[in-house]
Amino acid sequence: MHTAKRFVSRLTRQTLALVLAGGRGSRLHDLTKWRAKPAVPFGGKFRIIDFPLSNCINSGIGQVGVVTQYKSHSLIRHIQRGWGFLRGELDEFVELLPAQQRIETSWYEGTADAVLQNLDIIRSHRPEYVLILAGDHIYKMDYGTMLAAHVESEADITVGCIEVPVEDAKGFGVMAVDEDLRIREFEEKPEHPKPIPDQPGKALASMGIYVFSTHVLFDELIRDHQSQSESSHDFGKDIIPSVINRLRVMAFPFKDPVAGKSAYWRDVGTIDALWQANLELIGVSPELNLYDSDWPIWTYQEQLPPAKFVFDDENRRGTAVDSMVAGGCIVSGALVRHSLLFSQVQVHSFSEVTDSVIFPDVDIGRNCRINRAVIDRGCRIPEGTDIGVDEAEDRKRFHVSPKGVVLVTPEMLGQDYPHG
Ligand code: ADQ
Ligand code: ADP
Repeated sequence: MHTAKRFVSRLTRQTLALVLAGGRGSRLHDLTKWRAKPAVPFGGKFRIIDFPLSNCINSGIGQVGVVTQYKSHSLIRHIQRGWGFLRGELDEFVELLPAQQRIETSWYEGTADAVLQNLDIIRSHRPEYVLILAGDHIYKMDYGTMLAAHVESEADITVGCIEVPVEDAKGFGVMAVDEDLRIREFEEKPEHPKPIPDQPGKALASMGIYVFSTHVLFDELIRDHQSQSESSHDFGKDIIPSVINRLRVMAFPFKDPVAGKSAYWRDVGTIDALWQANLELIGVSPELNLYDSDWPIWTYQEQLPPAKFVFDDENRRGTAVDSMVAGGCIVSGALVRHSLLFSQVQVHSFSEVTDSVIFPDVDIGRNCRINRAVIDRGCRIPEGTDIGVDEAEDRKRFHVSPKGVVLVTPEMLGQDYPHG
């Protein structure tokens, strides 16, 4: 193992990051019925928000606010438990900013409103730059390079962007840039996304992350707040499109520094995308490498014993192949194939788990067959249950995604959610 000496620039130290973690993520169905999307488990031991937070710390940004609102209980608990290690005396912190009606008697409206309502807190930290991030994307990014580009190009605002297939671009803010990468057009979730001129199959999509010079942020938020015209107070819908002709708004293409092409970046907004992104991690050389000691992903984790694979009393082997298995798991007399087991999962004799993502604290009884499933935290799967075997049966009790992934939650099994 080697640890690269990271260059912590003056710019990252002058930056306050705000991670917006208040969205609903309704396309994740019952997984976000009781938790915010950034709190959804990912990668065997993390939650989604660990990725942007780790990016901040690894980039040398030690001042981070997390703006929460919707179903924030487990998110807040996770951050309090896992992200308190920063040194207050060095002015480093991850601070929670729940909707608390600081300015008006409303909850946060759009993303810009969520930031506006925390202006006095931002002001008290006196940053030169404010980096606005989404709490629900999976990627590893050095924000220092984006800040450097912002300063070098004398931008007022810099928008992180990535190339996506044109047919997927409807769900994003889509931009057109000139040769200096200045944004000349920006349309939020366009009906007919414009392709990149010399790449007909691709569009340039906003990642929903922005560097603002602080005074520009203040001016524009107040202008939007006071404007008489209709506004949903959202960065992508309102602020960015309204300023591109007035201000210097630059695009920052997020590229893999080694490969030179668009880097790994995922919005795991659906059950299918979440299932696939988790299972991809199992591959021999996945695009997202969690074993990279240069860019560690930090998280809260309980102290747990090692995963254990045991022969049961009748000498059947407990086996997991082509899989990732977190701490505290016990696989006894069962076979786990091409699956991801989060912490403290137990799989009992005669059961087979294939192509599945099993969240923490799940117990799978004897003689179960589980295929292509996402099993939510705390489920007790009764002995003899088949999941992902007969689609018609699954549809009666569970949620089946467009690609045939079966989502199972404790509620669907008539069980209580685990508390704490
Ligand atoms: P959307 O994907 O629609 O578009 P949005 O729903 O605005 O994103 O959420 C952005 C982030 O803010 C998410 O992390 C969400 O959790 C959080 N959030 C949303 N509403 C909030 C609120 N009221 N309070 C606190 N947090 C809130 C945006 C951009 C597009 C861009 C995509 C990229 O508008 O231009 O292409 O992100 O995913
Ligand atoms: P996570 O799995 O993200 O840790 P939790 O299981 O802690 O989430 O759930 C988040 C919050 O929602 C907790 O306060 C939990 O008690 C509550 N909750 C979850 N499911 C239910 C439910 N079915 N009824 C009532 N409260 C629930």
